[in-house]
Amino acid sequence: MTSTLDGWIRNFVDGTFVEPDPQRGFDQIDPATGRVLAQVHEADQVLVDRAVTSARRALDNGWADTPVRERTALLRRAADRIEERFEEFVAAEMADTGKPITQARELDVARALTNFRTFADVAAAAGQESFMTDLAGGRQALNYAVRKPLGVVAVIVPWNLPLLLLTWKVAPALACGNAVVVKPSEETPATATLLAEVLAEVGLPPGVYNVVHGFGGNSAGEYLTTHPGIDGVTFTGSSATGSHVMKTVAPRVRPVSFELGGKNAAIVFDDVDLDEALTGLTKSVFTNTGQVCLCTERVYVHRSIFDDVAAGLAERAQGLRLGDPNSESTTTGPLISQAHRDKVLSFFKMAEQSGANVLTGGGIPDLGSKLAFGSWIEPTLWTGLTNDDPVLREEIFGPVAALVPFDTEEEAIALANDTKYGLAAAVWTNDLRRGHRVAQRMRVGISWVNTWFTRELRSPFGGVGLSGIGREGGESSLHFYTEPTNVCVAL
Ligand code: NAD
Ligand code: 6OD
Repeated sequence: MTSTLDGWIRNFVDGTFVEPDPQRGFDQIDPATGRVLAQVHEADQVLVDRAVTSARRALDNGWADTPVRERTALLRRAADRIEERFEEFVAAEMADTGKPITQARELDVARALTNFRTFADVAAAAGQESFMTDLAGGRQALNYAVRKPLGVVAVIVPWNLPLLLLTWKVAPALACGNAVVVKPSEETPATATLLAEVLAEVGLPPGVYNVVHGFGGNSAGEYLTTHPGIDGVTFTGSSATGSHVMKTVAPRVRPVSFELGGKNAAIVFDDVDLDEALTGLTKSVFTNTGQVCLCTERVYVHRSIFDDVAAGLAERAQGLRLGDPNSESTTTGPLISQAHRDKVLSFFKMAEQSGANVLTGGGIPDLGSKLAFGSWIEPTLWTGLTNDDPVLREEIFGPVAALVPFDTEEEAIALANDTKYGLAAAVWTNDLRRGHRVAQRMRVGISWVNTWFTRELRSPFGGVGLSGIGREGGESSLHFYTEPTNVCVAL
């Protein structure tokens, strides 16, 4: 069984790769070179309906009642199989995103394994809530919650960390006994499709994992979120799309989990170990070419060390190595597409109009003829802007940050919290008490001290404000992907 015969990336429905309709192909483009790599079969409404129907059938045929022990064993086999086919996943992830090989290996594909293994552990260890209630006459009632799968779950994911974010949702969903219909981003169709091969190989019953390819509105995304057979939607993507999806799901009152955009702050106090802070900031601003929802786009620096941080970070940005994604020394890949680069460049223009001082970057790099049609952009840093400037208000999602000075702790907290988003923050300080104090006052879902993107998958993950609704991770995932029935027994 293979997903990419004849240069087609296929939909996967009811345990089978669907023969593509030549009239419904769209391009898979390598962001590093601009080359068309394959055709992707855009699912029509009939195919999406077949996927949802097959998911329901799989639940009814026994998947929902499969013992947790068997489900988690299957997840572990999936992790082992991804490990065996590791380099194929790396190649697929790179074809989709153009990201450097070291990152695809060490972050994206490695996390797919961890996602399957961790959620197998979490589901295997899960217990049930129970309470005793006093009744009249000295009797008691025992309450216990039976957790049932949510049902058919629509999993809609973006292009920035395609396999990581997909498996972060699919692993707990399957561990809890759900069937899923996955809609990967139109930009990154390959790894979700390869995962279908792996899940079939390890014996996941037909219909439990389905993949439909396509776009958002009037395409597979919308066909899925408006389908009456969907019992819940877990969505990662932009805040604007999340808001739209919420409206489309609302008439059927289904649960949603939204992991959305961010405009994340870092606060750098004057007591930091400068080298450690610069290493952390370089990661938090530039990882994945700034295309991580958790990336820092606003850096507030104590005035007394502002010039040192600005100069040090600019030097590190200039040391990043853009180029051939297959080279082990490349640190930084392209943006996902020309369209996204146009958007990021429009922010460069806005910054210029606001009078930004460009510390480094600000344009398109010349990387030679082989990469000339890729969507490359220079890592960029600005000073001279304030929180009122448009580029400090909206998510850019590129390798770019603005540095702004502050004088007091209160001022830094106020500046960091002055946003409609609320995903993540990073606090850099050697003062332990201040670290805790400030981290807790960040109006976000995830607050780091002296680190960034350190992930504990059993912890709650999510955002406040425009950054999302709900939490996933550990128990929070179990809660989203199940429905409790409380049973009350008078004793
Ligand atoms: P996007 O919102 O454009 O698309 C995300 C997914 O939704 C894609 O699969 C897309 O096809 C689909 N979609 C688009 N319109 C839809 C519609 N009307 N109905 C149903 N589905 C629809 O986001 P993107 O550009 O792919 O990803 C970047 C965004 O994702 C950034 O804002 C980033 O911050 C956010 N993100 C958030 C997190 C998080 O954990 N909070 C993680 C990664 C990315
Ligand atoms: O690490 C994760 O589990 C996670 N959801 C990361 C999100 C990254 C955003 O781009």
